[in-house]
Amino acid sequence: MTALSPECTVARYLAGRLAELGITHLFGVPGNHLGPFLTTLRAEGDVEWVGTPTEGGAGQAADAYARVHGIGAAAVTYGVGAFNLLNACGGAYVEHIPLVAINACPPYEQWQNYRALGLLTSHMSPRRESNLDVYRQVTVDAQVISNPGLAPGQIDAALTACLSERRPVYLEVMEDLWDAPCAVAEAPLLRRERPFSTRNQTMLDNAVDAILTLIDDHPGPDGRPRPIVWAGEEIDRFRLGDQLTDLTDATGVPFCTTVGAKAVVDEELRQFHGVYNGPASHPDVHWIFKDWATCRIGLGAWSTSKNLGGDQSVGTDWVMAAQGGVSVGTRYFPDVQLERLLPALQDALVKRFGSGGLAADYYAEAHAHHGAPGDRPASLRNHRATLHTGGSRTRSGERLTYDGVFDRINHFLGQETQEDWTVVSDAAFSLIGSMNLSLPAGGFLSQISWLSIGWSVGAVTGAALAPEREHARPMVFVGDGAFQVTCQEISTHTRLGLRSVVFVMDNGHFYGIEQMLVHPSYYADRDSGEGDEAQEADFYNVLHPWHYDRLADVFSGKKTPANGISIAHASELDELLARLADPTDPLNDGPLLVRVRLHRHDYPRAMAYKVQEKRG
Ligand SMILES: Cc1ncc(C[n+]2csc(CCOP(=O)(O)OP(=O)(O)O)c2C)c(N)n1
Repeated sequence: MTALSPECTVARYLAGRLAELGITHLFGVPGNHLGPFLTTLRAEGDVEWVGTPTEGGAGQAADAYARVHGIGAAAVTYGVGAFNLLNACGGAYVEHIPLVAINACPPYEQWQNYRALGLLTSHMSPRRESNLDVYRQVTVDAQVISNPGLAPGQIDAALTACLSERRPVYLEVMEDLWDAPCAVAEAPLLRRERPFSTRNQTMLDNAVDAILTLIDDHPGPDGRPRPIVWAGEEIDRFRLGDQLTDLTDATGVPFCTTVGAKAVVDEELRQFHGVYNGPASHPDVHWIFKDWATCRIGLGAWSTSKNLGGDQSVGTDWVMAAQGGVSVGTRYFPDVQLERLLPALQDALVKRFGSGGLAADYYAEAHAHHGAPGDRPASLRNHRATLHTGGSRTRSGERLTYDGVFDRINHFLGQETQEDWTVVSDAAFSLIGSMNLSLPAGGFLSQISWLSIGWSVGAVTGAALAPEREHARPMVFVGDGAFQVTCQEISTHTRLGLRSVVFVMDNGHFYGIEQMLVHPSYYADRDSGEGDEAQEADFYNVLHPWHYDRLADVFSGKKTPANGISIAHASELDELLARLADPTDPLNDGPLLVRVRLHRHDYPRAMAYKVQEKRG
């Protein structure tokens, strides 16, 4: 049995384990129950505390940190703080993000008082397990630590589950335990992968055979195989970008990504053909994916409503490898791991069709189908330069539109800036609009399935502090409604001196996508709707108007500069981007809030299908 060490305490144990996982920053809002842990954390010196204005913001930061680094952590105080963090943890659970939620709770004796006398102290609920119970719904392991002797085992169990399941875990620690002695850590923490038995090998072989049969059964009009790969979120979560590139290089097979896996590999890669998300895809991408290709191979792609652009199902000419299994047409192989499937499929495809045997010049055909090069999605290779020219200059008096902004930004990112950027897009029109930007590997983050509005503003903090992307400058696209939820998280950007550029897409203080989902006729009538918009918009989608750019003054100080600017015309965006590209311009010294004033009836062209559905 391991002896208790006077040198180790529960706080030191947990701090040490977080450091061992390479976690450099812990995000959160303190309360007295958390204080002793934070004091120890600072004394240990490996993990830096980042206090955020809200627990939601801490959760967003920890989530984005985990997306980039592989694991992240947030710490809060019992009840009030924990319930505020819950939304972020819910998102991390749904999106398979390894997030450690630390909840510091009242000391043991207060729980005894409650048990014996019913005495509630601050933040306690008469439901003793209320915090634990709600976190059980959004974690793969949840522990209440009330005995220091058990703490190392419980902490290790939770952290191992977090690494292995790649999903959030919950650690509730009683305040008096932080300084209680416990055993020192012995063996390092390890990810525990599911076993791979001969049975799994057989299932993998059968799945690969079934995929080859599906490809054979769906030849193109010329009799040749025409599969396309749809790379998804799990390529990112399992860090399989290199294997995906190997597969597409070796076979020549073209691929799209989901929105959630946007930029999981460099979007300049030869075989990359854009982001496919059902009817919201660019017409060329849609054509290649659905019409040119005769079968579709989803690798780590989730069939969420955003990924499918509202389509409700995939067809029998699809393979979907995700969540630990593979469906091939109507057959299902329940225990096949993606990291094993990729190389096995690559070998089988090369063996069957030869090296590069699935490469095809479908681009010429796509061009014939969809006319003008300026129409092409930014993310289609070889057309980047053309596109960028198309988006580089608009007429100076022209009002900005969603599409005008994203086309112009695409040119900026591809041709004008010397810096690396991490684009972080919020839900709604911002996400749809940024989908076709052309970005390098790792250059895009979004919360694609949970879609909690305002996520991007807090997420930037975590993305910018993660060691893997600390070199990259954050660029945010966030709707005005979403920004109103989390605007105070800009304070953390300012405090840390992040040079984030936050485009607040102000479409006339309006929840645009909600309007489109409920009553798209508002947009269908947009050409004739000038002047009486207020009557047509549903009252509950109209926001109180803010001067978003002026918040820069609120959050800045002498040593912590922040700037705000409001733009409405193409020429103003041109001027702004020229200043962003100039490192000597003081505009680049701290966060920059850009209020982008758009017409309330405007929407990204990718949403046109919704409006057309309405028109019939
Ligand atoms: C936390 C949260 N509350 C409510 C919603 C529902 N919702 C989805 S989109 C949206 C409106 C977003 O408006 P805005 O950020 O202005 O973007 P726009 O639709 O105008 O592009 C709302 C309220 C949500 N997704 N998340």
